[in-house]
Amino acid sequence: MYRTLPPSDTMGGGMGSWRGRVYDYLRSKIEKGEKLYFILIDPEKSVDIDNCIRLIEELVPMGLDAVLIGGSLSVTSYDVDVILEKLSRVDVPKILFPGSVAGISKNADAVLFISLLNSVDPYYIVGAQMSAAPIIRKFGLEAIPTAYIIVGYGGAAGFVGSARPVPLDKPEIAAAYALAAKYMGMKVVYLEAGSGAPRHIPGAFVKTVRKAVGEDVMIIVGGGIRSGEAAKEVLENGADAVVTGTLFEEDPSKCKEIASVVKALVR
Ligand code: 1GP
Repeated sequence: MYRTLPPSDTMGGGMGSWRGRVYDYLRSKIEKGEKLYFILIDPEKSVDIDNCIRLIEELVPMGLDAVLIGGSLSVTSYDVDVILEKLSRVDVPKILFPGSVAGISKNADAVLFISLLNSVDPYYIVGAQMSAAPIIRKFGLEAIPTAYIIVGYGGAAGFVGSARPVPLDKPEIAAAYALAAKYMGMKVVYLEAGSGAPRHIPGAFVKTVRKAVGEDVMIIVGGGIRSGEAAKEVLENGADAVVTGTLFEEDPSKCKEIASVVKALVR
């Protein structure tokens, strides 16, 4: 049903080459039994972007599957464009992970079209999306319908998004949100502990959510993942993809460890 080869042979490398095909490409890998690894670049953080690009170039052959770009605070499309331009030489899908309408750029390959389901403010559930949708259409961006569920610590995403984080000992609440997302037609569920979370979402929590949604919803888990062991725990319990942001900024060599752990896991 899905294409199983990366599209680089037909579309060439560089900016825009993955446009319109990102979800199907990632889904095809999942269908083959692969697990996925994403890096998050938050333009707000004072990272050495040239160094980041070099690291990403090293990580792609090791199995890095996508780069997410976004953050909860003070991110503009200009900041995002600077990163996208530098990333254009790297043949990997570049996906926007916007904290607001300001984080949308026409130069990305796709956007996680996020609804923060457990926000108490309708703006973060559907208001920002209403503002962003015409812009996304104008830019011709692939929108990947994504349920964003904040868990535990929550971090800046939880605070800014007025979330009521799901307690870590109540995975059935996240499972109910995820099932609601599936019934509303969303293709991806992103379980977010918050960037820099003191602990990642436990495997048992992920397992409960996976059991509720079945196999056809892509589950991404992020926040507080700092080791191959943590990535393995989350992936072996039903996540399709893990995201690391802080680790990439603070200890990139650990990202290589995570990439090799992720790629060793095949269902
Ligand atoms: C944040 O899930 C991501 O949105 C990544 O979190 O920075 O803790 O890796 P970390």
